[in-house]
Amino acid sequence: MSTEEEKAQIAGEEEVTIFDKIVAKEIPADVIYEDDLALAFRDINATAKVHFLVIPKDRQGLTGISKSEEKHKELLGHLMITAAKVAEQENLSDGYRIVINEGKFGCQSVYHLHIHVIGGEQLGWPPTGIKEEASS
Ligand code: DGP
Repeated sequence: MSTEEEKAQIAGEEEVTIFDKIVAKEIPADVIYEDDLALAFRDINATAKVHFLVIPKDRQGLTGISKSEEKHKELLGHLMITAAKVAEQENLSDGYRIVINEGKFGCQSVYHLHIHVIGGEQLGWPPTGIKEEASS
């Protein structure tokens, strides 16, 4: 089983992503919120007690945040509001972190825009350093 970092080295854009399949209910996921535009489900590789993803059902070309344009303003706003709403639903009243990984260096492994919401316990900061071999 490769790490998220390893997966990110080979990941790329796909016609149909694993998240499209979750939206279509073709593969199972622990869905905790759904509306017309967004879906939230628990991350399969949770990095904290609570770790869920918020995704657009129709990604509208948003393979990642770098593809965002003016036309995506409403959808992006809705995803952020949904992240906060589901965090409240998950009782993350002591705080949480929102993360969007972008591209290879950002360790993005699924090219379907997604917001990580991580919490349920004290998190550290900074979240991660530069990899040893990459910085030398
Ligand atoms: P990122 O590295 O930012 O692209 O995060 C992708 C996340 O997606 C990663 O934390 C693991 C999660 N993930 C990948 N495949 C699945 C899946 O089939 N089900 C669920 N629930 N999560 C998945």
